[in-house]
Amino acid sequence: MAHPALLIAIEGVEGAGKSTQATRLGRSLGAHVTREPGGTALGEQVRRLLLDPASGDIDPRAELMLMLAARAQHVAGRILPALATGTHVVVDRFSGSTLAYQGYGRGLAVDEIIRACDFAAGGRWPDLNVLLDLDVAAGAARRHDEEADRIEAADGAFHDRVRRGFLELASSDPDTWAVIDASASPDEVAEHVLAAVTERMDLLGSGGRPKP
Ligand code: Z5A
Repeated sequence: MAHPALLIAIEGVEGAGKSTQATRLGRSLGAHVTREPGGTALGEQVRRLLLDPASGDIDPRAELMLMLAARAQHVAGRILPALATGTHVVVDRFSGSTLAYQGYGRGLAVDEIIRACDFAAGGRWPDLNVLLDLDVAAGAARRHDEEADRIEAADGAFHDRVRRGFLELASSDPDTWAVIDASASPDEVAEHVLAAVTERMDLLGSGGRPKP
């Protein structure tokens, strides 16, 4: 294939605007838009288990394994087949979230998570991670649902570690991470996301420039 399709992950803390921007970017690219945990029948069932407060305290390693079981199914069943047909894939959360939440947030060793993510996704990592960076309290204030899910309900210190983790991941790998100020309006954020994606596409020669 002359122009390989890209896997683009939208990352950030709760309420940063990931779903909003994934949808908008997907429209601009004509991409397959999906989410994690989820994206397949199995993944959506695992998502329910992970987010249901009734699941209680899940051991961090069990939480990691559930996230990665959903990922393995998603990559094999949806993501790789879409990429193989030349369709870009925009995913609302991927391996960056695993590193930030299960690593920086829950305290599991980041190098072990990298190996586990690599195994689960058969070595596939995003071609670009777009970090929508937002203050944790500002993100939580955007939530309109009545009850926090099991992970949202973790304390503020956990979510602060997650935000710091995302920023550290981005600064240690600037080639595959773009950091965008998510406190701007949705239109402004979308403009910056598109600019970051276009730059990465030009660099990788992936073609299929997005519609403005
Ligand atoms: N998780 C994990 O631990 N490990 C992993 O490996 C993976 C995930 C893959 C589920 O994710 C949980 O799984 C998540 C991490 C964990 N837990 N947490 N916390 P999720 O993505 O479904 O949950 P979320 O981050 O809480 O999603 P969210 O609340 O839907 O946030 P969002 O997608 O970033 O935001 P949004 O839905 O686009 O927007 C939220 C509201 O803000 C909405 O009313 C918008 O209209 C509004 N909005 C959006 N953009 C703006 C701007 N720019 N300004 C003002 N208002 C805005």
